[in-house]
Amino acid sequence: MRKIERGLVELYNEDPERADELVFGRKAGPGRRGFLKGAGLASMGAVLGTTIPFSSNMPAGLIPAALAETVDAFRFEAKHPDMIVHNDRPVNVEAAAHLLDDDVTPADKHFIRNNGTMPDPIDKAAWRLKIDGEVENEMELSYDQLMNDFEHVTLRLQIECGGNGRAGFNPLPRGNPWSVGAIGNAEWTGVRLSDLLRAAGLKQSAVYTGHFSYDEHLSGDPDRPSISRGGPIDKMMDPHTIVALKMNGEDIPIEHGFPVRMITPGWAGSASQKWLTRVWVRDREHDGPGMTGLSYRVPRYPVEAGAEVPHEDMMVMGSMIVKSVITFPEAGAQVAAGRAFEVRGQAWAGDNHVTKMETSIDFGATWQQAELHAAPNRYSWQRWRAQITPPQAGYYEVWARATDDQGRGQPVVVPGWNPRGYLNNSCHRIHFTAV
Ligand SMILES: Nc1nc2c(c(=O)[nH]1)N[C@H]1C(S)=C(S)[C@@H](COP(=O)(O)O)O[C@H]1N2
Ligand SMILES: [Mo]
Repeated sequence: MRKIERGLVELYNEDPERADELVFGRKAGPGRRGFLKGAGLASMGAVLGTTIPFSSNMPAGLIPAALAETVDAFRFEAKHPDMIVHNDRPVNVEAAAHLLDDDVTPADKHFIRNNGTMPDPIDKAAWRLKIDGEVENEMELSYDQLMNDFEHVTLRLQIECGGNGRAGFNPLPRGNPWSVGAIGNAEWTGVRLSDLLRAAGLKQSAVYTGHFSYDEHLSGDPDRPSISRGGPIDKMMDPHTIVALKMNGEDIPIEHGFPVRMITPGWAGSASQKWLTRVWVRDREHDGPGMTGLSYRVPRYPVEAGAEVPHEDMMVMGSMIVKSVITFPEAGAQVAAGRAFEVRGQAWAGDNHVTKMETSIDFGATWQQAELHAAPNRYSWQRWRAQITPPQAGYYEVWARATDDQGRGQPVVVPGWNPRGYLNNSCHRIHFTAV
C-alpha cells in the first residue's frame, strides 16, 4: 500500500479560501490569483518542484492537478499494477488515466465495479438465460444456443460507471470516489438483445426491461439481488445493446461477468448487468435495487450542493454525457521547454458522438483544436491527439475539452451537484513540467 502526502488537498477540500491564501497570498482580484510569491511560492514550489508560468490565470480555489492525485493504492490480482483499488468488498477498481491509452481496453486495464460478491464462475453448460414477462413466448436459452442460433456482432463499446468522476463533487456523496478511470472500451462479441426480444415476441405492453444475475448481495441473503437495473425498450432494441459472450475475443473474465453479460453502451454502467441470468420484460419502469430512491437517479431540477432531494423529485439517468480523458503523457511528465510534444487521449459522449476536441495549457484562457478520429463503430470512444509547446520552463497543466454533436461541451468546473454524485464530466487535467 502506497500513501502520498496530501495535506494541501485536504486543506483545499475543507477550507479552500484559507488554503488559497496560504498558497497564493491575498487574492489579486475577483476570482483571480496573484503571482506566486513569498510563502506561497515556497510552499507550492516545495510540492511541485518548479514555478507556474500562468499562475495569474489560475481560477481561485482550483486545486493544481498535481496535488489532486490519488492517495491510496494496493494491488488486485489479474489487473495492471497501476490500477487504483477503492475497495475489496465489493471489489471496485479503476484505471489510472494513462492506462486508458489503448484504443481497445485490455481486460487488465478495464475498471471493475461490483455491488455484491465476486461470484464463483458457473459452468457454461449449466448456464441459462430466461426471457420472460411481457413477451409472447417465454424463452430459456443455453450458452450453445446463443453461440449457434443467433447472429454475432463484434463492437468496441464504452462502459462508464454513472459515478465516474464522483471524487470531484463537494460535498463528496457516498459511493466510490472514482477519479476519471471508471470507463473502459473493450471489444465485445455477442448477440443483439433486440434479436432475442424479437424471437420472444414483444407484447404491446412491453416498455422496460429488468436484468438479473447470479452474483449475491453482500448480506448473503439469496433472495436479495445485489443490483437489478434495466432500461426503456427502445434502448434495449438498439442494435448496439448486446448480450456479450466474449471480451476481446476471449471468454469474459469472471470479474467482468462470465459467462454472459449485457452491454448497454453509453448509459450508466449499471445498466450492463454482469453474470446475466434473466431479462424480465416489464409493462412499467423497472423497480429493482438500483432503480429507485437516490440510486442512478438525478434531480429533475438543479439543486445546491449538499441538498436533500425528495425521492419523487428524482428521475432515472439515461445516456451518459460528453467527456474525455488525457491518456498520454502520464501526469507529472517532464518535457523540453519550447519544443512540441504529443498529448493524446480518448473522448466519448454516451448516446451521441464527439465532434470537437480542444486543449489548453494556460488554465483555459486559450484553447487549441486537437485532431479527432471517428469512432470505428457507434458507441466506441474516439482517439484524439494534439501537439503542445510550452513557451518556457515551469509547471503547466493540460486541460482537455470535448464537444458533442449536440453542441454540448465539458465544463471546466464540476457540473451540477446531485445526491449520489453522478455525471461529473468536468475537463480532465494533468500537470507536466517543462525544463
Ligand atoms: N450482476 C451485476 N452486474 C453489474 C454490477 C454488479 O454489481 N452486479 N455492477 C454494475 C455497474 S454499477 C457497473 S459500472 C458495471 C461495471 O462493469 P465492469 O465491472 O465490467 O467494468 O457493471 C454493472 N453490472
Ligand atoms: Mo456503476
